[in-house]
Amino acid sequence: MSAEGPAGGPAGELRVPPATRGFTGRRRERTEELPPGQYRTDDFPVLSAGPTPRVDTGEWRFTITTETGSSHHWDWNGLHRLPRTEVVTDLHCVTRWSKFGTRWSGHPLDAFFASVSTSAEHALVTCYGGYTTNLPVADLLGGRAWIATGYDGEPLAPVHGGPARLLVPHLYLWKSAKWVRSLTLSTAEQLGFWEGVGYHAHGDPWREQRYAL
Ligand SMILES: Nc1nc2c(c(=O)[nH]1)N[C@H]1C(S)=C(S)[C@@H](COP(=O)(O)O)O[C@H]1N2
Ligand SMILES: [Mo]
Repeated sequence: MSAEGPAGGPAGELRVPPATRGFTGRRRERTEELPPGQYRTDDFPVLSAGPTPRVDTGEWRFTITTETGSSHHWDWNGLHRLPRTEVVTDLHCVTRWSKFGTRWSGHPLDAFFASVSTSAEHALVTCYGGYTTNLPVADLLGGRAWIATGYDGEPLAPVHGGPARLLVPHLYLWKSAKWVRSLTLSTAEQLGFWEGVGYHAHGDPWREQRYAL
């Protein structure tokens, strides 16, 4: 297992987002290639650090809080007023399985950020049930991250994060927080659940960013 170098400043890793066809329509993310150290599976393993929380859509809220403390909220109806995209993408878990061609329905994070004023570089994601993960804000933008509510033509199952999870398939799957509840944006990096015990702050599978050193 090769550990990556220090969890470098995410600002240094900002990439130009790929061309996006906007907020609607089908987005094909999949490459059907294996990142280094991964193997292919056709199963859809469930990996959860705790029990599956049951979140009623009537109670569900998603909140973005900026570095200045201003909060933006979406309830289930508000979520569904945002543009929705069908996404076909490969998934890469740091435990080394990859699954090709998964089909999701989700709302691009760009649509949420359209009403948020921020210059923060870091996001801490928190979930119903208490799980957290962190990633650079840049990785949430550019049509590369969604709040997903559908999988394979059905509502997203609770074990896979239903009613709504973050989907950031260009990063290792631990960043795709299930039962997503909020984003806290900040100028200083705050580490999440796995990042706090040594996993990488960015987690790009193509660069095999499994561990911070
Ligand atoms: N809330 C929450 N989200 C989570 C996790 C978790 O334990 N809790 N596990 C992460 C990890 S390590 C992986 S690999 C994926 C697994 O998603 P799946 O169970 O839908 O395959 O969810 C990620 N999101
Ligand atoms: Mo994982």
